[in-house]
Amino acid sequence: MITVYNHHHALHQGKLEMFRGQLVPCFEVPARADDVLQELQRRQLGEVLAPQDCGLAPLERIHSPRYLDFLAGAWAEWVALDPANAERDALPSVWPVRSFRSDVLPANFSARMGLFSMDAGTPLTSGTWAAAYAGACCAVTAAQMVSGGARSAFSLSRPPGHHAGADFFGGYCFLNNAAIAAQALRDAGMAKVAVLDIDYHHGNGTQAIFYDRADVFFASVHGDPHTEYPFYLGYADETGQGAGLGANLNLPLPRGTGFARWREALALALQRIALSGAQALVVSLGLDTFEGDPISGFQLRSEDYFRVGEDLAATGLPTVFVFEGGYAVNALGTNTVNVLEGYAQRA
Ligand code: SP5
Ligand code: ZN
Repeated sequence: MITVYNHHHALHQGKLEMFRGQLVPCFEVPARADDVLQELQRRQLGEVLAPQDCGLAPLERIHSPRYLDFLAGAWAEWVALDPANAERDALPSVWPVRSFRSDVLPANFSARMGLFSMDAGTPLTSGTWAAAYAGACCAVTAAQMVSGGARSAFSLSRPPGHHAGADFFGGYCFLNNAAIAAQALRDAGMAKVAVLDIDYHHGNGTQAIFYDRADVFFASVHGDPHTEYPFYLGYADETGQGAGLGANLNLPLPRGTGFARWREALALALQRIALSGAQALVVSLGLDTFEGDPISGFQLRSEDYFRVGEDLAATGLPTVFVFEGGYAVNALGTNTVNVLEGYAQRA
């Protein structure tokens, strides 16, 4: 399995996120990707390459122009507000909820932060754009390998992507790498593609991006949004709309779910993906389903991830793995590489 690694991921290094009325240290840290890279190299799972510079075009297939403009220039605007801001991250504090307008682009920076975001847990830093852009290019490069005939490729980057929508960031995510990869596969001529999201949290951004489309099937196994982030999307009755009706599958599971029950949900998702006629698969690979994850509630164990990889390989579909969440830093390398090794042994 070839890995496309974002050497610039550590340029994004948030300091604090809002949690229960306090600013607490970020869970989404550079050590996450470092740990995975180290384990990949230790177990010699395959070549590690740098991404190609993919340009803005593949990002513009998924994200709105005004959102991309905002992200690319946000840090400079933040520092221009006050030179002392160079030492602090930018967090939103006001949002246009129901009854407010989102068509007007405010001149005020804080107002635009809120317009383009969904939570106060996702700091924007000096290197966020550079890291996220290089990460999107990793996803594009991995997709190009797979559309070019490789059985699989792994896009190893951070910040993650699946909570980011067409025009908003949140949930530690800025650019939706999995959606960008799926679209790149479509644009390379694959008529139908599936995205399978196995992060603990529902991939609200990916779902929303493809919700009215029949050409990208989206399936997600995740913590029940009644109690788990991102709360406002990810319910079982969300099945797609318009041309996309029937091309969205949510399998929410209660906090505390262990591997046996989780694996049954995975099997159901894979069955529906096979029926969808997809020619390729993008896996949003979150490892925050692990029993030791500090912010999540499933009970998967390290050895279970080999079985996950085997189940994914059994689909026979060419597969792009895109790294998402997972916050138990010391086990993250082991768990991630267990999935990839299980896959490689069965593929
Ligand atoms: C990509 C991804 O996994 N994003 C997850 C974003 C979750 N953000 C909300 C985190 C809530 C933090 N809870 C802290 C619990 C400390 N015991
Ligand atoms: Zn997650």
